[in-house]
Amino acid sequence: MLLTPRISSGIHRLALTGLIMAGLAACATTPISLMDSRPGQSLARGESAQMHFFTNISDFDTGVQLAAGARYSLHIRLLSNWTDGSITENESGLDIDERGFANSQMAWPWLRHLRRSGNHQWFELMLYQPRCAGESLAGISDLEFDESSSSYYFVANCDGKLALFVNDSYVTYANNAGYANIALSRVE
Ligand SMILES: [Ca+2]
Repeated sequence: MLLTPRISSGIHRLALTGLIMAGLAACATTPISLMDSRPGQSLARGESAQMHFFTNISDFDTGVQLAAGARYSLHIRLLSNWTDGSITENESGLDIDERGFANSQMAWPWLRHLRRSGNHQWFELMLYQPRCAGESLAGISDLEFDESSSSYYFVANCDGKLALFVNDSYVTYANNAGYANIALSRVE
């Protein structure tokens, strides 16, 4: 099929934009460890840190220094509706929470390639430690969840700070709304 020059250039532009965005999306975690250069707060066993997490921050520094092999819990309380641009519900018609939403909520199927982590839902709360970014990257859905305490549990991969973000493309954090109170506790 022959394409008129106008349509053809439009497609090329779209493809180029897609490639650039996919490249950005491939970098799931921040390559620099600037946030790790500032000393963080270490938690003793049984101690907690409270923080206000905002979904429009692409790399949220919790300010907490984790200890390799120690076990921690996250208790998340949404304080306002989480929305990604015009998307206000997950695929089940429920409010978006820390588990995010499926790609079926997006306008086009190919947009799934732009998520920072292709293995997790859009807007899913993600965690990683910049000092061992590859090994520590996890989605909230990967963690053990205890219903009685409504808390998620994980073990730190290395000594170093914990960072959080919702799974989005790097260039579309500005249209995110919503925040949560998060309690990060050292369990053992
Ligand atoms: Ca967004």
